[in-house]
Amino acid sequence: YKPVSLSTVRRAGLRPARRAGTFFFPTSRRAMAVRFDIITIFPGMFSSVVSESIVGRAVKSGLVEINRVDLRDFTEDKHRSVDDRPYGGGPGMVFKPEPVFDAVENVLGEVGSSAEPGIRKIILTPQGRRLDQPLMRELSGESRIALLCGHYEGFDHRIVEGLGFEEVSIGDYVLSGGELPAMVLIDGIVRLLPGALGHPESSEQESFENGVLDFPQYTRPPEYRGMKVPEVLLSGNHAEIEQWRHERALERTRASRGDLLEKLELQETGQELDN
Ligand code: 9D3
Repeated sequence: YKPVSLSTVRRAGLRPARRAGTFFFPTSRRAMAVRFDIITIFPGMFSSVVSESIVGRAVKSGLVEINRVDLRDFTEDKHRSVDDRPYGGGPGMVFKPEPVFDAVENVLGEVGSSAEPGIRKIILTPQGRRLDQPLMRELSGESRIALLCGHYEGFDHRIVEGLGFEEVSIGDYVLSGGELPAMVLIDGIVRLLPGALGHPESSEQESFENGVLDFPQYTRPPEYRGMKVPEVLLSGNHAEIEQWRHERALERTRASRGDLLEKLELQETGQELDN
């Protein structure tokens, strides 16, 4: 790696490898730009995510670049069709290979070649690996992520096989397409980038990262409509507050997410997890 300026890194939409340590920056604020390329038939669906809240701020500050690509721009027929009926029959429509291959080649470079090393290629499908916080963490270390969103019943399997995309699902429920899952991914990744949140430590010490749910939080006033803030939180005794928060967090986790506690116990006894 050659040392380059932060502005060059930003302009190129690039980010130095985290482990390399050979880049140095003019400021102590390590800006790690991430570029997302989204291929979709509904680019407009992403407008709110791109302009509002934490992702919106990260885009405005140059920390994140979001390139939306309309799949229909890569169709050749006058109806701009991206889908067709499934071979073998059945309900619904299937994404055709030609526009998707052309879009991916145009956006990422020649497919299957060495033109796109370092690009994480994700296709959102209900069959994919279930998204969780460890995967979010892993993806937040990438500098370039391509997201391919489907709609209708799915993709011609040659798209999945031939383009080398990894399949990701956001959970076991049926949505109408991969756009909302892609936004979920972007939101979860961007908030983990150094510089995207106000408090650097806040993204680390939270539920799912330590395996239990959040403890209940309170702010002023100390009493509202007859409901009092627990006395211990007003006491100023930090050891007692920490103890109280720990107990409430475990209690909540046991009540609604016993599976998380089981995972934690397995980890503590050194047993292997199968997910
Ligand atoms: C599982 C349902 N499929 C069996 C007939 C049909 C189907 C319905 C809806 C296939 C794809 C879709 C659209 N969903 C996604 O593209 C999707 C998704 C989801 O529905 N749930 C959770 N994660 C994801 S990621 C992409």
